Amino acid sequence: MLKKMLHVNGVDRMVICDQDDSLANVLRENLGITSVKVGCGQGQCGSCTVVVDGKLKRTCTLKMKRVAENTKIVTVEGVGTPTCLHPIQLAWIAHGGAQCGFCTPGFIVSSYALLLENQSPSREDIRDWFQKHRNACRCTGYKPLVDAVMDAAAVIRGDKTREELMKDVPVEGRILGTKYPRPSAVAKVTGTLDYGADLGIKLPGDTLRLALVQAEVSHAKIISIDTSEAEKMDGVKKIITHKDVKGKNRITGLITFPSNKGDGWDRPILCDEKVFQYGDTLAIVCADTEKHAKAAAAKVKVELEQLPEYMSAPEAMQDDAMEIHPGTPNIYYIQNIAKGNETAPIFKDADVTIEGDYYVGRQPHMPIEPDVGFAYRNDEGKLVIHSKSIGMHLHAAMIAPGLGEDVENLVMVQNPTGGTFGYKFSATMEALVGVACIATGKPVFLNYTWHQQQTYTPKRSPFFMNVRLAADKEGKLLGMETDWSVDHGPYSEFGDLLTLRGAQFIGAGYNIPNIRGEGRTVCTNHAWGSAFRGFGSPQSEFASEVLMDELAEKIGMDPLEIRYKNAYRKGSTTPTGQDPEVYSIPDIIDTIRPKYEEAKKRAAELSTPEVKRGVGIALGVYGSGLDGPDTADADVELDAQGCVTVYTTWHDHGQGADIGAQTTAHEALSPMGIPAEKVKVCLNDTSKCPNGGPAGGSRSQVVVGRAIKSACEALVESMKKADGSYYTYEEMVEKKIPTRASGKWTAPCTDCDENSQGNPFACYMYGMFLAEVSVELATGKTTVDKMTAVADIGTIMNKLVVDGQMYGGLAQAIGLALTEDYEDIKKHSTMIGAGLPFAKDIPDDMELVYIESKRPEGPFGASGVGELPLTSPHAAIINAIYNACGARIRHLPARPEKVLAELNK
Ligand code: MCN
Ligand code: FES
Ligand code: FES
Repeated sequence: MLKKMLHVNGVDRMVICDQDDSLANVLRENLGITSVKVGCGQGQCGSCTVVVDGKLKRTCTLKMKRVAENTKIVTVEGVGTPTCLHPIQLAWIAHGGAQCGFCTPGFIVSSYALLLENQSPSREDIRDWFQKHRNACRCTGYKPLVDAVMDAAAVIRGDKTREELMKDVPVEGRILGTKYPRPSAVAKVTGTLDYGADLGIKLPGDTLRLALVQAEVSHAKIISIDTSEAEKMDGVKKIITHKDVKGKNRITGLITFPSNKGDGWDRPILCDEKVFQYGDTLAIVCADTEKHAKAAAAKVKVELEQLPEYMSAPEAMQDDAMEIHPGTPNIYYIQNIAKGNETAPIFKDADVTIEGDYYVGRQPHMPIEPDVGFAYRNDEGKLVIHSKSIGMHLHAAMIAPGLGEDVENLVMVQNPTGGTFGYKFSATMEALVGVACIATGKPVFLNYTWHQQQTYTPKRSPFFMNVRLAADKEGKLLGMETDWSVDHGPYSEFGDLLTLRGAQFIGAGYNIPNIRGEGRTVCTNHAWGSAFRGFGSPQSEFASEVLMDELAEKIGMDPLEIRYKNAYRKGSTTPTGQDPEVYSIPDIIDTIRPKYEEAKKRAAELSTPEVKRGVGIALGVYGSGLDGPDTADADVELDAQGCVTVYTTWHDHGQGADIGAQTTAHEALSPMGIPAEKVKVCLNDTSKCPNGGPAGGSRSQVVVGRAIKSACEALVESMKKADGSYYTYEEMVEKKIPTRASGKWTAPCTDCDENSQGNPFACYMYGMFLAEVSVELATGKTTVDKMTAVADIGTIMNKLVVDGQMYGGLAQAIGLALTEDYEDIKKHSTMIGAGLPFAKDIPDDMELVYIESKRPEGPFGASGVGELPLTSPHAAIINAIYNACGARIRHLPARPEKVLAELNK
């Protein structure tokens, strides 16, 4: 142990710690400064950045023995506070720089250090600085952060006032469509918002800390698990194996379709007979400290008999492959599509046919915050589970039978969450902390390392696709044939639904009268598949959007014009035979056309013999909702202060559930003239909120939004007096009029049938993406120079949020196109190894244009937005690479060696 004095944010603080403790942990745990976030824990993400003796340091890898006595430290608390915000913090709010906000304290401290050195940085200086100091953000696409630093510098120099900085924030009246900041913005920019790991530190002293014993192979039979030596280790209270699980010890995948050959009970909470994938949990150690728990976990002896590992769909589909779940075939679900007439005669007679094989891989979500959660019994005896869940009611139903707990006895709470991008549509650690709490009777806390986040949370499911198109010689599409295999890992949850997405979105955006195809869900031993922003559309549309370019080339048409010719217009139907709710794709294309022509000119002018420039486009479409009659409930309540609070589950990944709920309610309550600050939100605690449903499928603004709107309308109606004025709270109470009103909305939709025909979504999102790239011929390295998006997401509810969604999604699409992968479990287990884009990997030049076609079913005309920017921009990039240099990439990511190999062909 050592004792040290540190000078933190202007005052001397004494700490007593181990010499090998990291400064991050000492600041967090000894001094309670939880603004210092631990993301990667490996010096790669910058979320733990503080100023140490005038220099920026990543503190997760800085050991206390290397921190000198009286070292001066500045954390975000030393930069500004909620009642005295620094210009950087204000600028972060003005530009929507904090989405999930997990990276925010690190970025603000980093920007503070930059502006101490240089008060007039250029945009490139700022990008270089973030790159050099490894400040990683997964939500914002970096551009808003550069905007914020530029503005903060202007305020510091005196070139701009704080008022000018906030000029776009309305102080009264409507907030719909404005840049009104989210309610959580101040807490996020000041580091005062407690995320799961921060709450974990602040839990009662008798909370047990958990560590997992995990498999390091991908497929094995379990011979024995010996905990005897581990049980004798310091601080160990209990070691839990499958034998201690009270319930079925399975998480149910809630099978969606009856023809699924599995029963959905395939995922063990704690493995009993088999290991199905790397990272599967075999035992949980519960101890007094995390260090003790981890030390004991390393002593649990596991004897395994290795089985053949099927690490991709084609491997698991081989005739001689063993059944991964005995009794269920590895191909456990088939999804057909049949629209219009048989396609074989059409292909025979068509002027032009074309075919391609495509692969979109196991993109990792890579939130900066690793998975975290805890559980305890409340005073009513209910089991309360806190996590990053974005589907709490869903997860309660999935885990209750496995735990052996009545679902009514479970309370689920979502902690402030540092990004999920869809992986938390799956239950991850909820059942583990639940089991541990039940078995020990104590509060328990579990925090994954980032390695565990990457290797033991679900991933995007790879699609292996073959698509064929038939057209006449003018480029009019006549028919499509499709075949796709979905590698969904070992656990079936949502795998059939994901496979349906292939039918719904291969070829989406175009009027294709005749379609035949078959998709299949395949069980493998790689990472289990989950939702990931776009859920099936980035895979599906990659195939059809690249093939559309190939078709255009074969016919001799411009890629934009072939899309224009076939775009949905009145009389067109989607691949599922649905009438689109609006027909804005031709307008979108007309809007992007001049930009596309300019981009082509720029590429021709700037190409050199060494570095070729190219331009590519792709059309993106995705549904806002869960299939069929998607439903949400919401309540609103008037209180004595004249505030109205919205109660529902609009789960917050970081996208802005709070501002979405507030804006929707504020607009719906507008007849009463209530100021925005009096509209409050209480979201994401199942003991307090009616079920709004999960935050997947970009559904919340539409579906939860409609429920909120209807609750608000009911409240307004009940508050209305005969003379048109409104009762006060006191008058309502006196007259015994309920002060709480409920709202519900169900989408007027139908599920798809066995041929994938139906009207699954009430609202869709549409967009076209234009990529401009440079390809270095000697190395194959691609740089994205500019992205342009023209999007129709209906009415924009909040401009800051919508822009932020678009920039962040585009950044993830660039990652998907060029670098991101989780195929090699070892190599891809770190942020850098898995290809997470940093500031300089994302162009500063991103242009967004909106066409706001009001949606008949959307609240105030809004559709969703979250997933649109990750539907197909990666296809635009791949098309641009081909346009630049003739290398046609059909298998993502387009890492330099792949482009080079194509160039050399
Ligand atoms: N919005 C708006 N105007 C519209 C549509 C939406 O202002 N016309 C706002 C909404 O109020 C909401 C946000 O945009 O704050 C996204 O709304 P919506 O598209 O309805 O999506 P959800 O709220 O259901 O969010 C989920 C969606 C999905 S499915 C993933 S995955 C995702 C995403 O949003 N993961 C994210 N965005 C993310 N953003 C961040 N920062 N982190 C994630 O993990
Ligand atoms: Fe320290 Fe990532 S760099 S947590
Ligand atoms: Fe940067 Fe979420 S806001 S990681």
